[in-house]
Amino acid sequence: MSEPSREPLRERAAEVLWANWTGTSTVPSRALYPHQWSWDSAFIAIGLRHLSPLRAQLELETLLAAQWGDGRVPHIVFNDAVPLGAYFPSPDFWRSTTAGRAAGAPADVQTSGIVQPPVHALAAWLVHRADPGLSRARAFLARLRPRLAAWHRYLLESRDAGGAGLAAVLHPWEQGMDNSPCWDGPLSRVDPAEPGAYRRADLAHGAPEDRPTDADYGRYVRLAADYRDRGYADVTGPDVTAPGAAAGAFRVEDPAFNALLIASEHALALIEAELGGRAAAARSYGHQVRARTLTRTLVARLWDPGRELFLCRDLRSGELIGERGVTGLIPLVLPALPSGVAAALMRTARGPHFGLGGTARLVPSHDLTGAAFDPRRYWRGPAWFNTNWLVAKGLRLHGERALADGLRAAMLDAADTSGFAEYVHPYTGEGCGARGFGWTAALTLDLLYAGRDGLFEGAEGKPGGAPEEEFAEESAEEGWGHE
Ligand code: 2M8
Repeated sequence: MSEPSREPLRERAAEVLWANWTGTSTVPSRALYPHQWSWDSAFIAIGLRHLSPLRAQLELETLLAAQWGDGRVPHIVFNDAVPLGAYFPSPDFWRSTTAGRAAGAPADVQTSGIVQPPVHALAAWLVHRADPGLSRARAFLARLRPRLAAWHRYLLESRDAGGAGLAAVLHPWEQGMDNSPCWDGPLSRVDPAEPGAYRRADLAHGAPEDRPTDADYGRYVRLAADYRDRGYADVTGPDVTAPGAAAGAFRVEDPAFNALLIASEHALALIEAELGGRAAAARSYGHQVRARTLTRTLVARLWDPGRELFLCRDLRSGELIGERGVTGLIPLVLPALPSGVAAALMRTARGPHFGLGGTARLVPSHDLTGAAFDPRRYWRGPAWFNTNWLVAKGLRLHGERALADGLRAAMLDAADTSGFAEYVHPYTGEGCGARGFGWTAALTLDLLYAGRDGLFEGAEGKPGGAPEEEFAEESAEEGWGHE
């Protein structure tokens, strides 16, 4: 059967992106999220490249211009034209220019002080591929490359709280699946902030049953305020009893966050190869090696062969967290995943916990059979378009083309009928949360224009094969010699 015409859908998705464009970047939602968000911008750039490669480049440039001196890319870049009360926590909560000064927060723009998943190098590579001529003329990759490398270095060095080589998240907002049941255990140790000390803005725009609870919010506020009050300083080290460890009540190694970092390392290898030259070839090789090493570490640290899923590791207890979240499926995007692990993950995706190709229309954010599953409440069950887009890419990478095609069609239908909802009921596809949501529209466009492409396709040459010694020399120069 031929696919129905998607022309009207294409036009409506484009309208959402034009409506959410501010002149230099795109808001996730005019009402609910009126600033620039880090991983939203990466996904938005991936879709925007099909409409305007120039705007897609600007999207990433604007975000990376707000990078801190220590390499972190903040999870929100605030628009100072938006009233303080429109979103909480606002710039006067984060106080980046004062509390973040020691960590190198920029003086000319207000940002948050936490991070989000590092999808940016991957996005930069895909944006480049949309119009390599424009990209070269504007030196897009050459300008972004050092910033992307510093970003990854920050995560791999300053955020290696577990001492095993993976990056840890210090707040549920950093991982992006804010109220996932995976965080219930680690969050239960956090004393909530006093309810009178802050005022949520999100409830003015969304149904309370679709949003995180007040109990969760109190803990989010406490964690962020504590981090701010210690100058956004990071605590690393393998031992949870180490001095200073108490400063970070929430410290978790997460599969999706690290898988996206690894995918972005693969992308940095391609970016370096595209830039050309001897030094870039050596760096390209270094990123390839790092991506493979990190893939092995991810499997060693977070793979649960019994559940056939990647799990989160709570660094305070040292234990894996038994909840099955969609985060555990995202490593499917990794090209160097052992084939047995990839096959097991695809079984899990099709099985009772995620229902892909069976009971569920789209992959839910949480275990359909879990006690905490809630089909409407944000990241506790609803299906999201960014995670489904990643799962579809992973299925394609590992040869499950028919399943990937089915998921693509289901996503297009759900985006269409829900008005580009922020998230949808995983069984019915009914929309929840914001409408006209940025990454839903952007990834719809990407599915329409490039839905059957692989993530890393389109390289004009394979990443350079620089000799080992050359890589060792270059990586030592960059201070990355720990592999
Ligand atoms: C949601 O998170 C923000 C905090 O960062 C919020 O609830 O206010 C999450 O869905 C997150 O993943 C997303 O990046 C953000 C903006 O869309 O909204």
